[in-house]
Amino acid sequence: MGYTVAVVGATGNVGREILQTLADRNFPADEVIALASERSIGQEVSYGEDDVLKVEDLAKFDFSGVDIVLSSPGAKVSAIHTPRAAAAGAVVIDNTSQFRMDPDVPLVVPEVNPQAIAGYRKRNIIANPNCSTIQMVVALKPLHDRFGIRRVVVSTYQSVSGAGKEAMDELFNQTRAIYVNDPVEKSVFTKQIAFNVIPHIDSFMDDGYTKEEWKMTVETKKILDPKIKVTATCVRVPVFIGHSEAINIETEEPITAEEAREVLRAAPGVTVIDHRANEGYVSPVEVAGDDPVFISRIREDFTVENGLSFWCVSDNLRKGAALNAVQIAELLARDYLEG
Ligand code: 11C
Repeated sequence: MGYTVAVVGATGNVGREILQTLADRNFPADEVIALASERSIGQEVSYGEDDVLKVEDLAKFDFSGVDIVLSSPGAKVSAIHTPRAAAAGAVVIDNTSQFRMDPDVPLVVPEVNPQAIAGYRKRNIIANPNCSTIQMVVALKPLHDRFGIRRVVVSTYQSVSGAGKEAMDELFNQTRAIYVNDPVEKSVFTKQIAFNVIPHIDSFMDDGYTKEEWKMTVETKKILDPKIKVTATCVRVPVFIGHSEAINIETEEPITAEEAREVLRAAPGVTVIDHRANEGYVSPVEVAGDDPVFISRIREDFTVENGLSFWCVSDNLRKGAALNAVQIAELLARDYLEG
């Protein structure tokens, strides 16, 4: 017997990717229900190659009898409907920032802290981390286990799909407008994104960091180790899919590029492509639709005692969101729920 699964935010970038990933990985679902806000009711979304689901109204949906909810609307929608689904008995894997730092909600990346899933029982909620955090901690975990990471300095190059479908349209429309000499219109981003980069993702906080930068710090501590110091600069770049990160670490133990490469090669969820030659590294256009976190440009940082720099790229909709959520659902089904 399989599970009854509901996907909330089914018409969004991540919701569609969740449906695709559930089908690709043959998740043991007897029934899959697509839910979204009122304006999407009746729309059709694909479930795998052959099936189409009609979108139902989230606000009116009764979650009784649903086993697992994979939820990816905005944080405000999650604040209302995630606790409602959890109270009805479903375990909710929530992909928004709403519950991530709640001490009673586990924040899980299966390659890093799968044991934390057990904590779901307190609120029936498991949080899926931010996309830029997920790919970073998958890479940091094996290095931390072997060398003990003290400090991380990360700069991100984040694709527009992280900001939703309208953001992807904005990059396309602005690019087109520039080529045909039309006025460049902005609505999602605060500055022109076509042929530009914007050092601003999510809202500004009082200390000068953005919320995206804060999330990378606090989520890494919660998932991996509260002792690790993280400072981040998050930048939006004119790429449709795939977040890239330039990561620098300082470690307790001496670290060489060769040792780090070996450790990363053996790590789950990581693919090392690092040839120190033209084309011997990964760029985001090559990874759209792929599952791994790709690591390239591994080299020692000679400016500190034990330091390493590397380049990290992953599909932000896949491992950064949908795949991570479905992997959590798989572990939940395998180890905790009765099918
Ligand atoms: C972006 N990382 O690329 C964001 C999207 O906290 O789940 C995900 C926001 C979040 O814009």
